[in-house]
Amino acid sequence: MNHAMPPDLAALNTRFAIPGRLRFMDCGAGLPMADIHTPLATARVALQGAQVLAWRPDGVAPVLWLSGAAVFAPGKAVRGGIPVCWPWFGDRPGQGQHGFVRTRLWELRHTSLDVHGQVHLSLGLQDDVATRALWDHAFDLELRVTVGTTLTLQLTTRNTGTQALTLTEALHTYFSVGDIRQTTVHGLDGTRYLDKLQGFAPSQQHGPVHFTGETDRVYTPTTADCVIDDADQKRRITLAKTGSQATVVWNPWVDKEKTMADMAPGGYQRMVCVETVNAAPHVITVAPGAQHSLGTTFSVAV
Ligand code: TA6
Repeated sequence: MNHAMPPDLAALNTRFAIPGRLRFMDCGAGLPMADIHTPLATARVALQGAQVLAWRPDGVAPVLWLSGAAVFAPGKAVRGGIPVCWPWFGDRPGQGQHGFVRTRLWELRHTSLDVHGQVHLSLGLQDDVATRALWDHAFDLELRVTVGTTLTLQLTTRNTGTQALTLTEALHTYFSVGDIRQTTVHGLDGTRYLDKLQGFAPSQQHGPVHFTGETDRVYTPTTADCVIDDADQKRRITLAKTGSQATVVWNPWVDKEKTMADMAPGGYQRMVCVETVNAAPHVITVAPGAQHSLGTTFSVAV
């Protein structure tokens, strides 16, 4: 595990705070988090996992969902926001789900405020002895976050080694909705998908995605934008993406939720995951010295 000591909040604020816009605070268990407040939006970004935990454009209800039972602890994945899944998406026997970077402490590399009033953060992670024990490759991974009336994330993999990198990845976004039963996801009509609940059996989407039970689907190939129609809250959330060949749609529903200690009872009713992904069979290969970026931008119309 990444036993690096969390950076000192005072040092983070001295180097990277933006007066009146961005400060660093403890998000629990001594884990540092960027707390952002601007006229455009508020947001929170944890340095552990480079995980966006919250985003709320001015005048809009929170767009990201965070479990009421989320656990903040060193090395523990936090249920909600936008987990970064890398260098694998999905399960890997003996090594767990969704890679190892979402539970490691990333370094803060840059913060700034642009002329439009958007806040920019860059967080980075490089290989070390511990990561090479899990995945024997050299890499530099960087997440750039842009916070404004839209939210943009760009995850860039740089191959700093001498061997090609082969990876899958996801920006595993948990969206907040008023009622999953009144929520639909548009943009995937006619798209083929692998149904995890049917052993990844192939199927095809007809019309919008409706939710009447546990749903866990890898739509691929697709580069399409998706629109989450959050009818209960009378809003539509648009997800645009770059560098992504797959979109995952997930809701655990009642029974799966009961198996998850970090989901409060009934939490499934107020969330849906629509994820920006590169997953099998669309595996990413990055040649030595090359780079690849996965990007996504969210906007809300009320
Ligand atoms: O992206 C959907 C999924 O792969 C589901 O199958 C479920 O496992 C979810 O991710 C959450 O995974 P986690 O490891 O965060 O509990």
